[in-house]
Amino acid sequence: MQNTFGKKMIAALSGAGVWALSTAQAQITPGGVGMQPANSALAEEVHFFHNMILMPIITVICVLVLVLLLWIVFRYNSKTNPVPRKFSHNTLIEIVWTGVPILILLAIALPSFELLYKEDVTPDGKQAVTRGDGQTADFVFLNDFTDSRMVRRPGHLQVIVDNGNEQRLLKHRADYKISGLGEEEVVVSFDAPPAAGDSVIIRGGRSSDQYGNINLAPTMTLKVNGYQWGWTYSYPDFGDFEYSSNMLPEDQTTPELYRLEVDNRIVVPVGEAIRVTTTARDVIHAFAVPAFAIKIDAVPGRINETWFKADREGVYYGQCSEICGIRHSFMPIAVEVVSRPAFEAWVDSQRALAGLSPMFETETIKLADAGANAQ
Ligand SMILES: [Cu+2]
Repeated sequence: MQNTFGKKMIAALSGAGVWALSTAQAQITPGGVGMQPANSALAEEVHFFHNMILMPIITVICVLVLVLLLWIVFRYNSKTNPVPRKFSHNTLIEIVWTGVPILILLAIALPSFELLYKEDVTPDGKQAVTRGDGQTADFVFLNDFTDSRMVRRPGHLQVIVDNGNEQRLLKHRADYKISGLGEEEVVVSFDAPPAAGDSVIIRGGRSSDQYGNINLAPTMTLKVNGYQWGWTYSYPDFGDFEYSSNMLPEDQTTPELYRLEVDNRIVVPVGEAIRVTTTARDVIHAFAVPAFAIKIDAVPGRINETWFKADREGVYYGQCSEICGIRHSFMPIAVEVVSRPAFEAWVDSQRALAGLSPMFETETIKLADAGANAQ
């Protein structure tokens, strides 16, 4: 919402056409100037920071310096000011021009530290999905986090029942009780057993916000490996199948999407936090997708981590953002955000390609024993 205001302000300042990018699909528009539309809450915060804090400050500083320059040039040139004053110090002005920049830097630094922290620290937590059989009332959630991240209070758990049409967030005490907090296994006991076939979703972790929501716990990890010149992606939570992704040649795509579109896109479910780990095979690359405001180096021999949660379905493009060699500008990134069922169907199709059996057809049976962890 703040960002919409920001967009309006910027549009008012810079004239029509600037926000031509603000269409539903985050595709690059020729002649566009503004940011690609944000597709995550964090990206909206980043855009707000840029549009409403950085841009106004930079604009005011540029205008002020320009005005001062012009004033000096016209008022104090040798014609209009033939006899110059000879003083060399002014304590007040030196305090002002040291103090004001410090305040400006603080105003920039404090909100940016908060954003950097949010981007850097993946909300810890996990999600266990179990199918009700109509009789079982007790469901086990493995609390095997490190000590500092363990589920210790009822507010660290979120319990949802999904009947296929809608998800219902249950209330602690009114709908279920919890035992084993702070121990290896937390047992969620329903007052009435969930109906047969209903999905029981238990989310836990220490990323709960002030309202007790644990909506940020990642439900999957995407492993990104950069190489000269493309990316491989693997899905360790779904059988660790892996595929490589390369730019489509010019004659296989549109002029707008040339150098952005790839043969095999990343596919992720909408509305779920995705943990992204990056590394590289040869030289340093960087994994960047503007719509999610993520950009992180992929360094050989080490693993970096970031995360994103897409709010809307669609295809979102990024590029390698670390100059990595002659074909650096030919290793784009394409992320396809789809619904949960479409994602599961895609996972099974990839598993079939890798010679693995389908995961989500068998899930019902496998998860029938309480507490199976589908993180
Ligand atoms: Cu690269």
